[in-house]
Amino acid sequence: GQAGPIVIATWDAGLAANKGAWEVLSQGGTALDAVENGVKITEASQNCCVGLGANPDRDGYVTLDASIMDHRFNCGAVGFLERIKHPIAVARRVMEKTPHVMLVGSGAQQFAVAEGFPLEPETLSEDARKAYQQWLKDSRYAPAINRENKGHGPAAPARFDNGEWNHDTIGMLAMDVKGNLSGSCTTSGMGFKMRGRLGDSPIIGAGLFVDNEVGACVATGQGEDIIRVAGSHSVVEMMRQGLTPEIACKKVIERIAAIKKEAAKQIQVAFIALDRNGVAGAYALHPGFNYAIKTNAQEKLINSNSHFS
Ligand code: SD4
Repeated sequence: GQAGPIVIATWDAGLAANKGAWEVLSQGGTALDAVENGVKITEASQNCCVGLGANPDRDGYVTLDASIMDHRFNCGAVGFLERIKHPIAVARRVMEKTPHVMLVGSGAQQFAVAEGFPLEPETLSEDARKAYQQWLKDSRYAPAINRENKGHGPAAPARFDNGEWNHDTIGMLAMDVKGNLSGSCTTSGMGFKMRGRLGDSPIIGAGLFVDNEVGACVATGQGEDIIRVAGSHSVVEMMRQGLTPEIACKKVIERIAAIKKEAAKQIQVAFIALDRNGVAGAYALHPGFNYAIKTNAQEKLINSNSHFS
């Protein structure tokens, strides 16, 4: 087993986020507080891919999704939330202060405001404004790069010209000193998506799943293809059957590859998982996915193995 607490988070932004989680974990705090505090750092950063600084939908509005789950199957989520800086904190309030799991759209915003979250201005960040202007110019609402949905779906290129994958999400899993697991996920979804589009991130079982008896999983990448295999729940169920976190992630990635066939070349999907003993693992469809790990002994980025080479 793992000596002491552990936190893992998707992509390189996970390094900074893990520091936020570690402030909590190193003081003996709960995994739930850690995964909220951690991804809030990413939500607040204006030069990243998550939160109000992120790319807008194709109508020019930033719409945010988030979910959180603790070690007792308590969970909360928000979808299509606008003008709120910390969707993960609102997701946690949904979990703790309502009889529901998920609130969306204007109702989620109304709840957030009632809970004292400030309504932020609608303005795009400088980077997002530029990216949107560029997208409008090239795409004219008939995106050529969108292979998945014939022009009606997410319109952002899955892979940039420099070969890097487009990513707009942070997912985090933590185990605290008591050995309890929690997870969080927060995203602007997919840049230039259709207005109203929800991905996997706010859907418990797709973007995030935690079963304290077994382990936890969080997903990133093309949300549509994570939802159709109930991705994170499937990974946790594979771990229940005795597979290691990495092999469990790999099995579900292979399932997605088999379903998508040729189209699998155009999308990225990745899972990170943490089992109840504090063993971490990950697997991606394509190379280029990495995740950050922090324990008492180490703090680093790990390159994930992948289905394609
Ligand atoms: C979504 N899974 O909304 C998210 C996007 C993502 O890195 O993970 N981007 O589909």
